[in-house]
Amino acid sequence: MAIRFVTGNEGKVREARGYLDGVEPVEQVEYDYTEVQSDSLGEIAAHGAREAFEELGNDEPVLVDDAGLFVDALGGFPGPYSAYVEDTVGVERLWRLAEAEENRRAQFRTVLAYADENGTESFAGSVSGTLVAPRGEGGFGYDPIFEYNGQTMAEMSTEEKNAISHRGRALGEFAEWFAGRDE
Ligand code: ITT
Ligand code: NA
Repeated sequence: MAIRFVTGNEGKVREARGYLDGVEPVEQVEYDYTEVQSDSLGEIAAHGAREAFEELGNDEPVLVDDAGLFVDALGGFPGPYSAYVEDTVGVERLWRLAEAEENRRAQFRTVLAYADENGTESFAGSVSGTLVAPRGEGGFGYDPIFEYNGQTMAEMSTEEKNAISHRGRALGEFAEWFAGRDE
């Protein structure tokens, strides 16, 4: 069996493999599930996972990950609109917005939703950090401007990022549940 990770984002797949290596093979699948209009990453991910599992054929389980960057001084913006904002405004200009603020705290949040023939389960993870001018070549998305413990996430290896990140935490919860689900 393999878990089909429904995403167009290879960075997410790399992190999931880094975490689930030895637990279960992870296969990247592209499927454009409906992103329901919602402020809740959990609803978007759970709905997407259910739909993808039903549409892709009911043989192997699926994972969907819906993530966002929530900037305190901007009332949580871009939050659920993070992908759109990265494509339009860009990471550098989002940093410029945060730079003008005294409070540069932000959170990455993700919800990982798993669906199989028995239903859907969701696992949330978050991490708090500070926005900084872009540094580093690794990671993806907003990683170059998100600093945790003196390093941006783009300066971390996949293992280092997984050890402290929103996604690493959600993957940890998922792996624990997955290992115990038949007991
Ligand atoms: P899929 O929906 O196909 O999985 P996506 O990149 O569109 O891929 P999201 O909607 O979940 O994924 O991502 C929202 C935005 O947040 C998008 O701009 C990502 O690049 C960014 N993002 C998500 N996780 C991130 C992480 O761990 N580090 C930095 N940026 C991240
Ligand atoms: Na997306």
